Amino acid sequence: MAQKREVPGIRAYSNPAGGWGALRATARAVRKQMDVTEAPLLLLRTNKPDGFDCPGCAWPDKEHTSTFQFCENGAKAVTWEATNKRVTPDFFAKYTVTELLQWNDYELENEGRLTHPMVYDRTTDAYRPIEWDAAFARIGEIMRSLPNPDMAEFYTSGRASNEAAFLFQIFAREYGTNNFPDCSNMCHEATSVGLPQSIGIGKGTVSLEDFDRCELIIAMGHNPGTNHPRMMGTLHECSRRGVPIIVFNPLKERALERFADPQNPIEMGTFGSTRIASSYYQVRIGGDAAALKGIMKAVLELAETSEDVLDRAFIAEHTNGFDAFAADLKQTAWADIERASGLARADLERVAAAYVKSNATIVTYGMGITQHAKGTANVQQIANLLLLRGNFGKPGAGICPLRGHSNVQGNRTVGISERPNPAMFAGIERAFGFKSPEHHGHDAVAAMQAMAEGRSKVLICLGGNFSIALPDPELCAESMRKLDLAVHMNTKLNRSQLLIGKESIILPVLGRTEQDIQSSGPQSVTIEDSMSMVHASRGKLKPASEHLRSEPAIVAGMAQATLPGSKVAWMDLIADYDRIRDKIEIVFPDFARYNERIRVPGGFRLPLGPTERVWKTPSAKAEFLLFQGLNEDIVFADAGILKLATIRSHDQYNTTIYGLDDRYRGVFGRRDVLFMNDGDLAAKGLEHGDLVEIETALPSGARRLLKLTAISYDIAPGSVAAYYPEANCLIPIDYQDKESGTPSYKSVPVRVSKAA
Ligand SMILES: Nc1nc2c(c(=O)[nH]1)N[C@H]1C(S)=C(S)[C@@H](COP(=O)(O)OP(=O)(O)OC[C@H]3O[C@@H](n4cnc5c(=O)[nH]c(N)nc54)[C@H](O)[C@@H]3O)O[C@H]1N2
Ligand SMILES: Nc1nc2c(c(=O)[nH]1)N[C@H]1C(S)=C(S)[C@@H](COP(=O)(O)OP(=O)(O)OC[C@H]3O[C@@H](n4cnc5c(=O)[nH]c(N)nc54)[C@H](O)[C@@H]3O)O[C@H]1N2
Ligand SMILES: [Mo]
Repeated sequence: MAQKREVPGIRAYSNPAGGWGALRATARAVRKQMDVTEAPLLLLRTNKPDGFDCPGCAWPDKEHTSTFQFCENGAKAVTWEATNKRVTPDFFAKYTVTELLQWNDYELENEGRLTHPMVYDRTTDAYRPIEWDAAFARIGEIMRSLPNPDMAEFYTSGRASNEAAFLFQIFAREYGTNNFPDCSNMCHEATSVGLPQSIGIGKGTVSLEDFDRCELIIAMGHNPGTNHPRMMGTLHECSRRGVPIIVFNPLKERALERFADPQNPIEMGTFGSTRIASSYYQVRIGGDAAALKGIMKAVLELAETSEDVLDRAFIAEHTNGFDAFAADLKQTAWADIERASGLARADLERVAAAYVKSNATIVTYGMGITQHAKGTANVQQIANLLLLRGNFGKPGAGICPLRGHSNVQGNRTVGISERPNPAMFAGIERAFGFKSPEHHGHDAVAAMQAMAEGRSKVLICLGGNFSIALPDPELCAESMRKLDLAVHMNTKLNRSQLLIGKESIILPVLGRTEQDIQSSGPQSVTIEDSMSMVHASRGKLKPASEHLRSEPAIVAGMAQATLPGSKVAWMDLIADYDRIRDKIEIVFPDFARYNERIRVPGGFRLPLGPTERVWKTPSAKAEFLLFQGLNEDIVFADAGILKLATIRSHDQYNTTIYGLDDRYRGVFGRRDVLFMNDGDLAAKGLEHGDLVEIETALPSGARRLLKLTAISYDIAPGSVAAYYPEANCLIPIDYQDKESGTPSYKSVPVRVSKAA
């Protein structure tokens, strides 16, 4: 191949993931945010039994009792919160909101921690300080003046503790709405909607111990070296134990190829590393359902000549729908499977052979599976594959969705749901004596659409950066500007706070790392990780400002000011969070002896039916669910169209940009790139480094992203990738998986051309 031209900031990264590069990057991240003398002590407290839970990801820790597990991106998350930088009232006096809107997302958050409650002042176009009580009173006044409680939206980002999220949902339901847009709607909603239909619960079924006993791991559509770094320790161990790890990912991700464990003195001393993927299949973007159907078709073909391929006893006793499912696979043609997945039949047959050989298989998956027009169906195909060999309810086997935010799963468990079930309403009535509204509320997309159409007038955000995380920034900004009131409970400055309608209030919260002291003394909160383990988290740092309040206390303050006749003793609950947990236990009996069980190091595990082969589906069996056809849509009919996935860089936490590098992908100091396959570059007459324009190829009208630099990358043909949130302008708000409502952030049909 011809020598590629030099492109600024683009150079191949030939090292393994982890290793010395990760140690150096950690040191740099710490130096930029904190006093280097205090950071090591702080990091040592992460995920210790009496310390705080790492806000970086939802991967569990061995019984939550391990010594500190080194983790570069965990350190970034912790030091970003524990930074010495502050956004004070002086800062807000210096810049108008219009001026701040010119800053980029990195610059905004990098100013540091919010220190005071602030209210927008239209006369100066700037935020000015407000007393807590005045802020609550004003919020209450506006909330009470809404003609209909369904005109308010209660957004939750998954960092909130169980205690905060529970009070938030009680507040909203007593107020009278089920409008709960939440980050999960943009993330694992396909899991929350898809898995209950398949196996009776919308959560993963494996524990860390299962990884010690599994015989095969299939890893689909996730990038753990960046997003679930503590999982790398687990994968590293499995690989060294000889467990095959089969990866499906359109992009070559370095950490899925090779990883050097910074805690392994030999690897570090010898500059060695461990291979992670035993085989790496670069599936076409959106081709996973086809690949899974191919693997299952091959398994059924093997079963024709051999008795022990299928777990027939399990299928007979525990499942429904096998015959229709098998018939559909039989009539699906290999040629179609190959075209839709971009993978060869022989490769999929190899995966089937490995699957059939394994007595205990785990499938792990992330946003590469869920954020698709057929995300729910994708998730259900994974469940189907596992059901074929009874890979539920036996050691070393199961399904493992990699949750996003560190407590997004817990938020759901304690009632953040726009489609709640009647059992919860009964629980709320038992605990508090009021009746909840029963009609369904809005999810994230529906909430934004209601704001766009002027049907919703108040937005209260428990964390997050709602309007930047959603697709279609233009529509989101307009919608925010139509609000009567937005309330932002945040640790840091972000763009959502600057998109102002009539009134806007910023309420600064304590972070996970900080001491939370209420009238009965220091408090712990609780978190549920990806494996349904619930444990306590207690911050140790002195708060970033004496004016901060805890999330539960702020929610209670707003609720009390909004609901004068409330049946909830808000201030009493805040005095001692054990009392909040007592109420959670009344509403959700799975939390029996909650306070007792979180005082045991490591906490406790919530019940998971499938681990005991108990299926809470209408048929009381696990269901084989059909995905008719193969493609999520018909765009491949037009050869010029590519599929775009929007992804995270290594220096990013969702809309929070820590820095401009994406080390493992060889991108440094910039984010304005489009990852492209060499064949696609050539077919479009493009060269590595050319400026390109991207245009969405959907009927809903022109959307363009101008002037990205196309770079040559090892990515599946027909697939391209760009960073989120910059590329969100290419995605219409209603381009989503119709079953779960998840935006199809990873399957946007686009046309790419040389910039004029
Ligand atoms: N440091 C850090 N940690 C994080 C986050 C963060 O932003 N930064 N975010 C947190 C949150 S909220 C979440 S949800 C998780 C996200 O964690 P991940 O699920 O890992 O998320 P992404 O980086 O969006 O994309 C994952 C992978 O999907 C692949 N992919 C794209 N399209 C397809 C496809 O069609 N099929 C397949 N098989 N793969 C595809 C991409 O190449 C990429 O490797 O991480 C959490 N942890
Ligand atoms: N194109 C595209 N869009 C996506 C995705 C994608 O892959 N592609 N991924 C989607 C996914 S998976 C998700 S989960 C969403 C994320 O959506 P969100 O959860 O809304 O976004 P974050 O960027 O995580 O939120 C960042 C803000 O959270 C605040 N914050 C941080 N810590 C705390 C805390 O402890 N308490 C409080 N109250 N506030 C805190 C800070 O002020 C910060 O500005 O984005 C989605 N959007
Ligand atoms: Mo997420």
